Amino acid sequence: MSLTHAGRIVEGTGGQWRVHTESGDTVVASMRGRLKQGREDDGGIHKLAVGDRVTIEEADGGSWAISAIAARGSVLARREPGGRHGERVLAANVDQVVCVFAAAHPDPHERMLDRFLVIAEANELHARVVVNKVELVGEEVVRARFKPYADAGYPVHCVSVKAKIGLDEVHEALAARASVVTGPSGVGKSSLLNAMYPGLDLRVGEVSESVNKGRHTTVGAFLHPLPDGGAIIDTPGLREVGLWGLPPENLGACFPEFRAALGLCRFADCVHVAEPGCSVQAAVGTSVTRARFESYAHLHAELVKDAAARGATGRR
Ligand SMILES: Nc1nc2c(ncn2[C@@H]2O[C@H](COP(=O)(O)OP(=O)(O)OP(=O)(O)O)[C@@H](O)[C@H]2O)c(=O)[nH]1
Ligand SMILES: [Mg+2]
Ligand SMILES: [Zn+2]
Repeated sequence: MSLTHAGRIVEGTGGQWRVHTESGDTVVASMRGRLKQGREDDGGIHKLAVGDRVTIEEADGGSWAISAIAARGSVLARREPGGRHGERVLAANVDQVVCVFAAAHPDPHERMLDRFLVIAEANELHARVVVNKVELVGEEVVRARFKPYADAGYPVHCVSVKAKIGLDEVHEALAARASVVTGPSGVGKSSLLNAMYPGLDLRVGEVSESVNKGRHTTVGAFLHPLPDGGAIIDTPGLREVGLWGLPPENLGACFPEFRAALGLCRFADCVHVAEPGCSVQAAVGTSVTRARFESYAHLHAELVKDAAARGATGRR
């Protein structure tokens, strides 16, 4: 019988996975043939993701093979990019999603933040917002701009890696949890992690023209185990974040500030877009901002279109 170890996927490229074992070593392993041949629809996991818990065993010639993948406690998943069908798991077994944006350079894009937050809510993950580079515009401007998110219940952290503002607060928020750090390219995700965890040495890019050309500094997700049992996962910047598989009627509950109004609409099947007697629409301007409502309406239309396309082709 060969020796097996429990471990966690920390990085993966081209069929080779780096696995952090319980004894603290990191080894390179490949998927066992038997696992690769499994069918997508039999309930098993056949596409590994960073964060997956696996069993590895020593194969011939001293190499390592992944022989089992544990059921996932949670995932952060989005639609396959580039208009393709299917789901792409960005990270597995995470407790919270840290959405990083920049106060400027690149300018924050609230519609994109709303997508990240909906994905976190749909996956039942805690989410927090980190706004980096606050030294460029000042904290007050940032607080005002992100007030709808704080009002909706999301912690909003104003930080500057450059001016060393707010780093302790974020550090504390990441302690003893498995956090996935996500956001557009060039906002300083890797810089922030390097500042909080010296020795991590993640690659940091020049924001200059690279953001517009879509060249990303971080190319794959990377899990860094923390000594306190937690972990952080750095991910490459995302340009598009498609929602995947969320029934349109569940979208309202993914906006925390809508929840008090849900169920109070005149029609039980109200989708809160243009119906009369809708309590969500009635809250626009008070507990719901127009921008967040518009994000909702936009995403709702997208999900309806998606569900119809899937129904027509029979594809998941
Ligand atoms: N002005 C300012 N610039 C910063 C700050 N933090 C990071 N930067 C710069 O922002 C640029 C992008 O930083 P990265 O850490 O590579 O950004 P990223 O989000 O990891 O980008 P991707 O890996 O491409 O997704 C670098 O030039 C950093 O030096 C900050 O607090 N203020
Ligand atoms: Mg990066
Ligand atoms: Zn309604």
